[in-house]
Amino acid sequence: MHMKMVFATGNPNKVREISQILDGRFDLVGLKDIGCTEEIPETTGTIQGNAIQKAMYVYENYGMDCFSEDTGLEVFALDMEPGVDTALYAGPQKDPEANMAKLLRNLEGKTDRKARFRTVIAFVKGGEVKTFEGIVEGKIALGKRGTKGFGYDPIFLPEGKDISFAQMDKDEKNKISHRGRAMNKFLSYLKGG
Ligand code: ITT
Repeated sequence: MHMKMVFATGNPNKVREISQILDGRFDLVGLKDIGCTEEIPETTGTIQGNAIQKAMYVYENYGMDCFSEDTGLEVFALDMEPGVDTALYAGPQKDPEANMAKLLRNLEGKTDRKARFRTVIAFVKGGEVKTFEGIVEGKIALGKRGTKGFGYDPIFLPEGKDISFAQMDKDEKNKISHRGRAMNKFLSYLKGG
């Protein structure tokens, strides 16, 4: 199975992690490779809705089958925020340092630091959509730990581990992460049919 797949994302960190999980099983084609340089709208208000919106946008405007993913961090003591607004939590610059600082500030004094990452992958083929969800439970650390990974990784401690995602090697994170789990469901679907 050596298929070409458009991955509809503007985030190079997602491309890096997903390429590693795919381990050469597909040729990933990026948005720039198909001439899509505009920002794809993410306006549905849900993680699943935005994942579908991104993949359908590419299908409708470029006529290509593709997949996309949308990820959110859900913090229980903050009514599951930032959720769909995870990237823009501290403003339109999508700055991970400002995002983490805001989250740590909003959790100051709270004992419940339970959180989870949720990824939804949307796959569009011939205009039909399938979605695959991956969740990792965990909690928000009291401060940043580690320098690997990206986004909120330095402050996310996955369940059953004493270290943050930013203290793990890529393989170790991919094995248990929201993205790794969603991707495994997607891959078994592709293998089955
Ligand atoms: P797209 O082009 O794919 O939409 P994006 O960066 O805008 O890329 P999202 O809308 O899915 O992505 O926003 C995801 C947010 O969650 C963003 O702030 C990321 O830094 C963060 N994030 C996603 N996956 C993460 C991970 O594995 N570890 C830590 N933070 C993550």
